[in-house]
Amino acid sequence: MAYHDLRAFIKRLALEGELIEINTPVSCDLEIAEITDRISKSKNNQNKALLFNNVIGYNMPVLINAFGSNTRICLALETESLDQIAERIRHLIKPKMPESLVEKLSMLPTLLEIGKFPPKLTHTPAACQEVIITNPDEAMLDKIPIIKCWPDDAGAFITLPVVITRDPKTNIRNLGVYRLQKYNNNTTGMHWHKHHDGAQNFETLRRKTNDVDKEPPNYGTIFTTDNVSNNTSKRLEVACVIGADPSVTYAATAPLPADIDEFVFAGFLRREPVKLTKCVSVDLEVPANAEIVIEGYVNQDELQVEGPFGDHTGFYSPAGIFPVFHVTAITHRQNPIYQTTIVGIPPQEDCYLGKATERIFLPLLQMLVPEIVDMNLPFEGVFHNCAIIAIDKRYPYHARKVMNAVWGLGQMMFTKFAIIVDKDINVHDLSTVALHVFGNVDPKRDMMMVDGPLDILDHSSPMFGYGSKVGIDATRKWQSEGHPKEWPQLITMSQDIKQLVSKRWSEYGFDSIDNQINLSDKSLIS
Ligand SMILES: Cc1cc2nc3c(=O)[nH]c(=O)nc-3n(C[C@H](O)[C@H](O)[C@H](O)COP(=O)(O)O)c2cc1C
Ligand SMILES: [Mn+2]
Repeated sequence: MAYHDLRAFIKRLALEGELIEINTPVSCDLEIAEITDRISKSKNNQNKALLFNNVIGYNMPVLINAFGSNTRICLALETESLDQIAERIRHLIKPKMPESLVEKLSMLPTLLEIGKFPPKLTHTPAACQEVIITNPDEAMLDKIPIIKCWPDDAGAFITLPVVITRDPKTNIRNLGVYRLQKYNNNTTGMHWHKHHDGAQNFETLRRKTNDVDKEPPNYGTIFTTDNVSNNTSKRLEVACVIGADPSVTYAATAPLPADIDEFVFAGFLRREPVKLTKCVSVDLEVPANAEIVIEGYVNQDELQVEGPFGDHTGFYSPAGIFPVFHVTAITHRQNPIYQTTIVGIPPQEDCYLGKATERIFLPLLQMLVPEIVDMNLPFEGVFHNCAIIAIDKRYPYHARKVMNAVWGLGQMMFTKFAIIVDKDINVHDLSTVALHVFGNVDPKRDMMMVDGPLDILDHSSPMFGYGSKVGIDATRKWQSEGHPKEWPQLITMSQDIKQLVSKRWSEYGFDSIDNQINLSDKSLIS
């Protein structure tokens, strides 16, 4: 049974021993962030979801780190392993053509499953609208314990909102997680990166109402007061959902193509449609059982300084200019729970959301680039900086074909370091990868520099949003690739000697645990 709401997920976390409730009074000004950072990096089984029940100055509990481990992301997506979801996707995109009637019948559940995904509009009173605030003089954002994460942040940020917009031309809905800097009780920043779908919907509105050929405003780049205006005529409606059921929040972070409604994907993940309700002040729908919904709009020409913000790269991202989000209504459940997160030096909660994407999207990547055997987006590469990809190499310079393919695929286009290894290398073992990269690469021959779009958060490139990337071909080189020498063999001990030594291990006076470690360490065997 899919989680009815965030509370059902929290209950499950508690049941599984994955939740710590903190009743001690804490401040949402840096204190919650510091506690969470320590907990998410703790090595002694203390990495749990945290529920702060007593936040000084607010009567709303704060949930944080709810997705912050492999166990919890699997609990969130109600799966035993992320690879199980990948298998379901593989099954969907590669249906085996049925031959017999029995096979045809056995395909039915898959086909029926597809029909179950689209969200359903409910007409019963929605839990997320148990309390409705539309009077701007009442506490709106001021009621929410929005946390300040790092000392040099520009202020408090809503860090895990599911931001819902529609494409003004096609009406296709989009969900993305984009942070919101609180400016005051009724306004925030809208930090959607220009490459992301929310920003593209905003750009579509501008193109609809303006000279199409004009270059998009360079928001998200450097601060200039010239770009800030108060034109309120052209609006894009926005609803920001906080504390949806976990599949919706995850789906909003997933790199889906723009024409796929993330609610449909969430429905696929939870195997049940997401129940939606109409917003009270904008023409959008939100999950009926969400904890908090912030409704409002952004003006086409109104941009304001946003940031700096301690980001998931481990560095502060500098101030830039972004649209302003005006709140028209806040609706929430009775006694709402405020779900948030912090990002900073990895590993933190977002790493596990990213790992889920790495696993779940692998079959889709493989559908487009079938020679890809496996992929690791290491935490330290913060997803857009580094992809380690194992391929089944079939022809000279095959690795370069894969690099180019990856640089042309959705959010993979940001990959700054694309490292390609042979199929028998375990990409998840960074020590093995390092051995092969350091050993196999002739830097002049095997590194390919290209220029292209980069993640907005990349601080190394001289320009915002584009710069150079490198592909590193760490596969074994062939004579047909111009390698004149014979490629050496990796050293391995013969099986019979290994077995003999294992058997006699305790005779030598070593304890058996050492032996186990020794035997299971296949990391260098390829
Ligand atoms: C915790 C967290 C915070 C994020 N903050 C932002 C943000 O401020 N701006 C942004 O553009 N993307 C942010 N992202 C990434 C997007 O949510 C992600 O790339 C998503 O796929 C975008 O969806 P879209 O392609 O539908 O726009 C964040 C992701 C996570 C997990
Ligand atoms: Mn999208």
